[in-house]
Amino acid sequence: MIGRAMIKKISHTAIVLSLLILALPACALGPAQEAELATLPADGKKTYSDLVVGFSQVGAESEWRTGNTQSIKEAAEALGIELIFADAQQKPGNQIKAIRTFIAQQVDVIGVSPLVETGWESVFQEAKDAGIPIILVDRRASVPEDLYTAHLGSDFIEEGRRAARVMVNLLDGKGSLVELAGTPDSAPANDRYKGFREILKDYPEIKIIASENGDFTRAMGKEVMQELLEQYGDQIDALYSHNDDMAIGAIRAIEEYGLKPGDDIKIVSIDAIRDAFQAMIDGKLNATVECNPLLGPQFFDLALKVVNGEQVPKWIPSLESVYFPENAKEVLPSRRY
Ligand code: GYE
Repeated sequence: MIGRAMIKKISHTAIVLSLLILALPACALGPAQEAELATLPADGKKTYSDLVVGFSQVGAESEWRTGNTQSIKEAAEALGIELIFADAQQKPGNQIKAIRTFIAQQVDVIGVSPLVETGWESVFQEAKDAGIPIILVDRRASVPEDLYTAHLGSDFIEEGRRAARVMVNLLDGKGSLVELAGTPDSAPANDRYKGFREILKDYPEIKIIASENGDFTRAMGKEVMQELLEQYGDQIDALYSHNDDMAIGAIRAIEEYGLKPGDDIKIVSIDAIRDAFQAMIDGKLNATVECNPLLGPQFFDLALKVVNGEQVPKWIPSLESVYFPENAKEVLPSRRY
């Protein structure tokens, strides 16, 4: 079967060949052909418009993810890259199938945000054997380093540490908190769990009384918070949520329970989506730790470098900060996700 990637390659070669034939009597070139020739890389290097990139996305579980998908699609469009985008709907099996399809289509580069950390060795090895570089975007996979070319994404452990530092201040070093964790075995859930505890170990009077999976969604965040409130009620002084969507779901549960989110229960979450800024403006969220999803332009820049054989760092961390209610109103208009 000839894939779209192949067709693009064949048709590109055909254009080059026909232009070369036409170019034999140089004076016979028309302006359009001259323009096409001028865009051909003299050094034999590929340009963005030569690239066919397969991207396997986790799903559409959060506003963060929507922002990430949009950034990837918009950047591909703006750069003239052929993007084959596959949404795995939160199922690792779908990601494996998508990667195998990309290999069969002979794409130039495969981008993937692995839903969970484990289970990638064989399919990444298949891509390696086919000579197709893998770039991890956002989430990491726990595989030997030679099975992927680079990882572009956040320092999730540091995000957990940042959330903990803010929490320590909010609680003045003392209190009981519950945690809403992200998808089990995902890199951000593992690391945000770890980083948070790294800081809290020095504050023995802060107790984590429960840690439950909320799968990074609003619906689960609300449901699980309802259960936690039924179980612990007034004992809960604070909530640490691995993302803003779960925190927003939890805020609704807290209100329905008759307590004041942001006040009776202090809340710190991660991502810094627009709705988190609104929640801070409304006094219902105490801080959000930024995690940047706008990775499209950097991802394709890396992809092009990799295809052209340039050296790239193994990990390209995103630059991020923490936001508080004090300047939420001022910052909200400039947020793009
Ligand atoms: O924080 C969460 C999303 O992998 C960093 O996934 C990402 C996380 C993000 O669902 O909202």
